[in-house]
Amino acid sequence: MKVLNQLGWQHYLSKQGNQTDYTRLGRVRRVDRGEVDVLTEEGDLRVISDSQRTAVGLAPATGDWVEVVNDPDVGFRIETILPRYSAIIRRDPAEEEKKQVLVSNIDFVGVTCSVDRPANIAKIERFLILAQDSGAKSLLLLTKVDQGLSKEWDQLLQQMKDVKTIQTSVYANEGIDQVRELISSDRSLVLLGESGGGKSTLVNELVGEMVQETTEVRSRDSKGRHTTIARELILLPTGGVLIDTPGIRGIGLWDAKQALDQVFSEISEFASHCRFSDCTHQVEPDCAVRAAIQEGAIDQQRLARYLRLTEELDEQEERLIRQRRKSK
Ligand SMILES: Nc1nc2c(ncn2[C@@H]2O[C@H](COP(=O)(O)OP(=O)(O)OP(=O)(O)O)[C@@H](O)[C@H]2O)c(=O)[nH]1
Ligand SMILES: [Mg+2]
Repeated sequence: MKVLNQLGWQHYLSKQGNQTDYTRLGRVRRVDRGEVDVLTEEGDLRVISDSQRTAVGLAPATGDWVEVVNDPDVGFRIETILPRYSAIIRRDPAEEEKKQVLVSNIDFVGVTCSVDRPANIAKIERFLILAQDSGAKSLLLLTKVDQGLSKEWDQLLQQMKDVKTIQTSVYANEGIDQVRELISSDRSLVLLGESGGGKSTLVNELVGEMVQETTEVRSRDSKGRHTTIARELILLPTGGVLIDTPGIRGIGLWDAKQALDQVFSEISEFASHCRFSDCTHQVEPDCAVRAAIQEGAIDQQRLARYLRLTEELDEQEERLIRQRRKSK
């Protein structure tokens, strides 16, 4: 069980309770169309899989714990996907109103932002909602802090002081041990963020060798070049699991109302004192949120961002209901 335990099997059991015996257990390292790399005690297995073939009718995701069986037709195939204790779920960008599991069984979501790019609080809040919704702990991972923090970044950090933040620089060897420490006891951390943010560079630094390809950002605007093209699970020699992901610009949220209220907890707390439970905080009488704005207890711009996200999630819910009705 050496490899499986390094991949977090004991930790998985502690989260999910005792499991029955499985023929051949493994953890999904990478998913390509119809084929999956699974890390097992016997090494890295190339396994055929699609949602039709698994017993539960699910498509496997990077990070999944799976049971692999022999199949006379295809060699190996995934028989079972074990229940996920956490998962990052976004709105499938390719299809209308469908969700997509990006990664699973993660303990930490590192929202990775490089400080050589403009500080964009709305974008970070969106990523934090996604992270919160996953069931894992979220943190803000700032990269390239050797470049210095602009006034905007300082202000952003001030506004986000309740969010756990690690400031890192691979070049100046800053914050790397903090990240290592976070996952040292077989925990899993996924790095999410824009292309060129330094995710793969951080992975290489933590592993101690070049396992992931990296590319310089565009000098004009520090934009990345979409170097990483697949979600990939990487075992650290010092313990712990990292999942590197391709850079994403924006992300569609999926059914994340509760996570929205948690990330904007100061607003949802006041909202629970409004006279009307469906108060939009715009025109209704006895609105506790507007009163809090008057008193300076809620930031006006943050409320505007909260309302935009609420509207987006409401619209998504309505589209989903319409789609379900149509398909009946
Ligand atoms: N100054 C500085 N540059 C860094 C640091 N870490 C990474 N970089 C540079 O940032 C560039 C992009 O890094 P990558 O690791 O490829 O970024 P990524 O987030 O994996 O990008 P995608 O795979 O496209 O999503 C590379 O040229 C790195 O050398 C750092 O700590 N300081
Ligand atoms: Mg990369």
